[in-house]
Amino acid sequence: MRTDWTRAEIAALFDLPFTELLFRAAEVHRANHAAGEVQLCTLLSIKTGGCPEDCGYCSQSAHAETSVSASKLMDVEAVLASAAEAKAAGSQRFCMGAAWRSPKDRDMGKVCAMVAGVKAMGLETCMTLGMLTGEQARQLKDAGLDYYNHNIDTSPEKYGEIISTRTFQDRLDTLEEVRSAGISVCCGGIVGMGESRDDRVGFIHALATLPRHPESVPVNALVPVKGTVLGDMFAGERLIDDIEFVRTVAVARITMPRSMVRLSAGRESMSEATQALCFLAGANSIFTGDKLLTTANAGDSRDAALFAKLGLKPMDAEEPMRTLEAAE
Ligand code: SAM
Ligand code: DTB
Ligand code: SF4
Repeated sequence: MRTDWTRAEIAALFDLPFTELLFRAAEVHRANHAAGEVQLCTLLSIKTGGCPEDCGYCSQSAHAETSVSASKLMDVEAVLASAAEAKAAGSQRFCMGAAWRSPKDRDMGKVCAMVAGVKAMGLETCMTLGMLTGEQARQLKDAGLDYYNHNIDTSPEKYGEIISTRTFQDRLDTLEEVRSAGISVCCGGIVGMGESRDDRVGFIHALATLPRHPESVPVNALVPVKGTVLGDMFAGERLIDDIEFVRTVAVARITMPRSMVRLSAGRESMSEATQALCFLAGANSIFTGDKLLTTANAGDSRDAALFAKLGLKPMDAEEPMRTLEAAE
């Protein structure tokens, strides 16, 4: 896979006439994936709120004044019960998120027990716990962790405007620890944070020029949450033009052909037509259920109706890891 994309090449893709861009993205999609299938992933917040980081979009930051209240790390049994529900609903991957800057070593035993338990159910396991040391990454790998989510969020240039408590380089360092431990990488970001087209180019460029493409690339549209810096800045505004959002998905697909591109946060307020364009542009993964971590998601009945309308099929939950195998 090409990892030597230039910013100019990526900018030129964004600049293509829309139908030409979509056609090319759909071609790449078909050449690398079963184009009528969409992976279903389920999220669970295993430790909510009270996070010391100041990410300007996040409802869980202690720096924001939102309605989210802080809670302790969940018990292993409760997490496994939730994973069993996700499995029964047809989910392929179970993603557990904690509002931490980084896990404390004393939390690792419980977190690893969650991974082992979820894995034993035949689900793909994913966690997002903030920054990791090499040792923590190895512990998670030994417990059976398949994926680690750690987003670069935006372009290197824009990053400091959104988050001040850690740097873009900190993110890259954790991604490297995750890779070295042999865990697959889930890494993407958010559009609709007031960034420029050039920032979106820089965001995709940073992902597509990593030493190895992330196996999963979540593309989130900002969910404006009242009480967060960005939620208050963009209250009631149209955050990103639908066509520009679809272009971002298409450019991600073309530059990272084998990756799963996930239509992530923001789907709840997205029209069916825009979602359909995203699937045509190569998105092939979604979060299911009526809740993401703290905000609303489209919900299973709306998604089932959409899949029926579009003739899309959920990816086979009994056939996990096949994209990764295909990539190797
Ligand atoms: N604390 C961990 C970390 O930051 O790595 C994991 C949890 S964090 C909620 C995971 C990702 O969700 C963020 O990196 C961001 O891209 C996305 N996210 C969080 N809040 C969002 C929002 N309001 N709208 C869209 N995406 C959001
Ligand atoms: C990602 O990129 N999106 C998911 C997952 N990784 C962890 C999280 C979306 C969170 C949306 C805001 C919320 O529900 O709090
Ligand atoms: Fe904390 Fe993650 Fe939210 Fe940032 S995105 S405030 S690190 S939970």
